[in-house]
Amino acid sequence: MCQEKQKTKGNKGTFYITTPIYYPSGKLHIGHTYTTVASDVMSRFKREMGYDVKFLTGTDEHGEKIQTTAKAYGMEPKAYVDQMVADIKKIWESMEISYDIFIRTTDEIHKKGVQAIFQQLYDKGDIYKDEYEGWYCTPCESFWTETQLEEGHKCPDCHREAHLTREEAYFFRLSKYQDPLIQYYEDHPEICLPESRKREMLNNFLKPGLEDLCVSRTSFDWGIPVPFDEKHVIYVWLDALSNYITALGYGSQENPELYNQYWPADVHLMAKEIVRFHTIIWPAMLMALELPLPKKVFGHGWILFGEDKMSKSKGNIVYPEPFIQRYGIDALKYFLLREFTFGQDGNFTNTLFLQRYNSDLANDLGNLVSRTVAMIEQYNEGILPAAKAKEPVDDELKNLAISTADQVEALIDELQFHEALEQIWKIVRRSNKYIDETTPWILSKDESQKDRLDTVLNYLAESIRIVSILIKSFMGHTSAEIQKQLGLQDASTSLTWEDAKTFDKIPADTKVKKGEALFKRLKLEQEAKELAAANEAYARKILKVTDAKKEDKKEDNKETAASEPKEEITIDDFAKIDLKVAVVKEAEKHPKADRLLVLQLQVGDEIRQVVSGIAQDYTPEELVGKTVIYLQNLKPIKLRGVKSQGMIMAAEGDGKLGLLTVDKDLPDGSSVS
Ligand code: ME8
Repeated sequence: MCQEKQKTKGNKGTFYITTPIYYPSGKLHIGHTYTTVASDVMSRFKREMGYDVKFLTGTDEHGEKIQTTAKAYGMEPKAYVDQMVADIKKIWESMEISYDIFIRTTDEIHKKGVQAIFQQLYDKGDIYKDEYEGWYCTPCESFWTETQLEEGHKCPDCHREAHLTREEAYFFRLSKYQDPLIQYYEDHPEICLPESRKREMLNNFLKPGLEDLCVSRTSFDWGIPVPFDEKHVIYVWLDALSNYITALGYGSQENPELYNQYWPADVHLMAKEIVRFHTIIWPAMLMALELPLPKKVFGHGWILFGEDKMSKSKGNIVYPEPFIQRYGIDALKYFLLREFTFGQDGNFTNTLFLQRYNSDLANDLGNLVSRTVAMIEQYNEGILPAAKAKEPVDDELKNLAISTADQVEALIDELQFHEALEQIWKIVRRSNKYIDETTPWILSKDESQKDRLDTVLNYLAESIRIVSILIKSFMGHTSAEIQKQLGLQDASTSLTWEDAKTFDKIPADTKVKKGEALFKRLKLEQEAKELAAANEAYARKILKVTDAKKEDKKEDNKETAASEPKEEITIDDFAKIDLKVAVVKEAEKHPKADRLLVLQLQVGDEIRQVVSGIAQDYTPEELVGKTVIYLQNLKPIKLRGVKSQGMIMAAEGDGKLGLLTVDKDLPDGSSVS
């Protein structure tokens, strides 16, 4: 748990909400933030409404993809995921995500739970052993049949190459649950939302027929072993989906209290690409386990960047950190949930963010609060006056303000966050219009209008107070700051959702207190440039850290590879290698890596630059003038930012390194064969 919890007020029963458990195979971006922020708002809102909430998030740490990624960094998978998970927790902490449980699939409680689930399904006859031959997409950890693949054997989800695999495997009898699932969809329409996704699941997957699902792998070992057959690891999706109940103690405890209390989940939240796993495989698993199914599975849309889904592999990533640093978490949360219709795809651009920031936050809300507080200070010595002389326009504002809470409640229940915020902003905009209509600055000039002026100021303060309650789950800091400026900081702990349904809640003689602008107005053009630069600098920093780790690994690999026997090659293979005699003309230390030297080699008429990992064995001075053997046709790469055209040959033994040379005086550029 990374944040102080809101107090549970009263008890309306339990509410269990989950995000997907994210792959720690790269740094999380705005897309992951979107689902987690939505779940956080829902959790805070339900706590506010008096529910006993459990909010689960976590990480999906097993599988071929993670194992391969860890290897690329030269790390053991567990050490690799440990550092990634620490970073993920840091992001959630900086965003004040109020999760209750963070499950890691490497947690003992989870491993034990998954093995118990596998065993239970096997004992029941719903898991059996056979041989799998088919296609596998490693990035998606998904099995596909030949007919499901796109042209060129590409995965229909991520459009990358799938590979053919053939291995002994365990299978889950998914086909057995086809009819029960179709029936369940009919009886429980909320099992897959929005409606369009449900139709897609029914028409594209369920009705055409389900095939049994391969649920174990033998070609790698980073996973939970099948309890009775340890050469198999459990398929990562069966492992991952189980987290929703293992996190509550299912399968690892005799009588799991949390499971009994919170399951079935009220909402599983995710984006559309993994709805299939959650509305077909997961319910079928639960049916087989004879457990209740989740009440609601909601697949929101993708945040797109240009035409594409933001994704690590495409490199078109926007990270939340620069936005948080520059504009605060409330602004980012507001933008994500207000801009994109929850359920549909939406395009992320900095311009959209900055425009919304200026129009909705700085102009509409920020201005309303600062104008109102300033007027109360100026016209009534900072004391909030009581309402006295009313006019019809007052009722219009009041009726709108006090009727919004019920609408917002219903909209959040339906996960229509964008619409809930729009309803709240109707009060904000109506209040600004009310100021223009009632012209307090004119009223203030006429002593006989004092009662009228008092009423206007009072109604404005009451409306703003209501807004501060309604936005609390979305924007906690802004809500608290508004209440502080209204002089309600003591009342703020006791202001409840019900208080958003009435006026006359501000105690007599409350003293307002002008504070900082809630959201400073931005100069759009200048800000757009700075934001773009900040995003780019941040993305570069992430890339640099990643590349540096991988390059270190490449250097390590060179050393270990040297001692391993290699596969046989032909003379033709050897002929592809273009080795030359070369002379070191210059040598210096690499500016960014202690183990590397940058050499300038004379090779015939040409000078070639090579970065070599020999700094522990040679000083730059002793290399100058040496004759070496140079591999000329190796593809050039950058090592820590410095171009390297080929490599020089060295032998290694007894922890020492010796450079290859020739035993006669031959001119540089001579061929080696
Ligand atoms: O799929 N737009 O993990 P994952 C909107 N481990 N949401 C996005 C997004 C985008 N561009 N990119 C990511 C996995 N997301 C599995 C889940 S659950 C038992 C196992 C969010 O790290 C969205 O919620 O690939 C999406 O479903 C999830 O991150 C995928 O996260």
